[in-house]
Amino acid sequence: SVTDEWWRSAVIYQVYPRSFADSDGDGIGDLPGITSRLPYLRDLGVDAVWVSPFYPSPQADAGYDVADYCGVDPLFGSLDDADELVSRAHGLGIRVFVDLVPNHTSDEHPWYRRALAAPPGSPERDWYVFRDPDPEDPERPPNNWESVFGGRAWSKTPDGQWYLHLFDSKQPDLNWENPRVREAFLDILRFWLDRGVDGFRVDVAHGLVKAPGLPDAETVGRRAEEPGDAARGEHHGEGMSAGATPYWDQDGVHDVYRAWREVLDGYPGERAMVAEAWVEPYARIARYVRPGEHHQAFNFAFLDAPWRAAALRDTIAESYEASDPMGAPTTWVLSNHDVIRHATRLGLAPEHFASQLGPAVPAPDRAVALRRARAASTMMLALPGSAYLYQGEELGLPEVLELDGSVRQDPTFHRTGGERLGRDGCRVPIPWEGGAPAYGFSETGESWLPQPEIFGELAVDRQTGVPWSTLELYRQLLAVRRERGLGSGSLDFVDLGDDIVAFDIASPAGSTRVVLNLGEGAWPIPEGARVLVASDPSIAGSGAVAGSGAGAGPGAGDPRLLPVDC
Ligand code: TEU
Repeated sequence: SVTDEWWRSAVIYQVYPRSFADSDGDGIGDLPGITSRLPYLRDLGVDAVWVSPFYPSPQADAGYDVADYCGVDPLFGSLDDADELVSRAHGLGIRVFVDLVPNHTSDEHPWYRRALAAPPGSPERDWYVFRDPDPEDPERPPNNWESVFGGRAWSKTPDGQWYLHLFDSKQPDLNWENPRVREAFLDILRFWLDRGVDGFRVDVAHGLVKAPGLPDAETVGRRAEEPGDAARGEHHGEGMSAGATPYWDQDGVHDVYRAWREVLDGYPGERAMVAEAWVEPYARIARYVRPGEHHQAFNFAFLDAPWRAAALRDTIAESYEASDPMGAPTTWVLSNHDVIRHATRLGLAPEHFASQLGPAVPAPDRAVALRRARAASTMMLALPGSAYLYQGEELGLPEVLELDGSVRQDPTFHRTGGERLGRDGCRVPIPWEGGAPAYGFSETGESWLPQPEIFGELAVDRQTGVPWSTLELYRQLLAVRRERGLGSGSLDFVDLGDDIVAFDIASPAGSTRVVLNLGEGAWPIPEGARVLVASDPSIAGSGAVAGSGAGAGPGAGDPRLLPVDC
């Protein structure tokens, strides 16, 4: 039935609250804003939304620094607003995931304040990872660990003890060896499950538990073999063999998730959780979705797959095959709030792919990048498994590269003195109406980050009902995906030449062929095939969607894709 293990093939849309819709005119999106736009998401055809953090927070990391796990920051509304969002979403048939941030809290969380107010060695301090300074050399940190955001992972308390923060210094890491921390999180899960949420996206799921004794990380590891690896390995400590980084992917973390799963399973209605675990190889991700653990784990393989047919085929094959022994099919992700939007990324040289963090990224040819992004999305939404969409990708929004340093808020930008651009460029508020102040994001025209002019052209109202718009493409894709049962089908590659990624998806609705052409030549639509959807007008000439596209298509050699009903 439709509800049986719904998450296996679900399309889940990520809402980034501060940038989605602003109902009170302060230039920052909020929960009532999201609620007011739920009908848009229903019309788009998504199964669920994942809402990034909206809890009370000093916003040192845009809410991933939580000061109270059981509340709503006044910036975003109230608990009543959260309840309203969940119940309105359910009324429209949309499930809701909230974001759980267990690796660290804000330094303004009462647990951390209580810890600082208590003496070193006290039970209160045992909630976090504190270490005494070395009497020989009080300025030497306890080990060589580095913050994901740049700089060292240790800072000092006013009384001279060190505390660990794998992210910003305002995000102290919790001590998951402490049973009280574990109990506290079981209560947090129940708090939100009792309010009716359908599950959790688990932030930094490969973190939490650290290697006993906090040993130094090996500083020399495997050298990056693929361009994308360089960017990721550097920032996630993945350059070493699986499980070897003493702060990531420790075996002990899985006990935490088994306990959580028991809590979820105690609730009716198939509540689910998805792990954000930046680990390699795929076999290590599979451990997060073993029976009794997470339902899903993000598969970030597309984020650094270069735009080449062989690389894309390999990426799909590896992820698809690796998901076989997993408890669940894989997920697919092209964009999120931490990476360069794929409508820009796919036009960049691969060495810039995962490096939203890199120094000034050269702006690619927008048309080429967008055409590739539309083709990539078409392919992704035809793949078996669950797909995650990031708000604005359905509009083809580009990464905003030209943000001035003075408006950038991401700690990665500031902690590295601008050496890394940071993630603000994918977090610029959504344009709803091309002719309105702040493009309809907020009635007052306020917007916490400036929106570029191109956002006006890409606004929701400018794309609604417009043939070949990216928004209409996504609507079509989600409809075809549903009708053809693509999300729960099985995949077989088809050889149509080196420059073409082609596969058939078999489902009870029949066989659907997906073709992504990265080559110079045109791909002939086979006799008798009915084109269900095409990412580009230039290939729809003889298909069922023919005639609706007037736009100038790209010449031969441009990437394009179409699922064809054979
Ligand atoms: O991200 C975890 C993470 O390690 C990265 O994606 C990282 O943010 C990125 O490489 C940029 O440095 C999660 C959240 O998605 C992210 O927004 C938070 O900043 C981070 O955790 C800390 O909570």
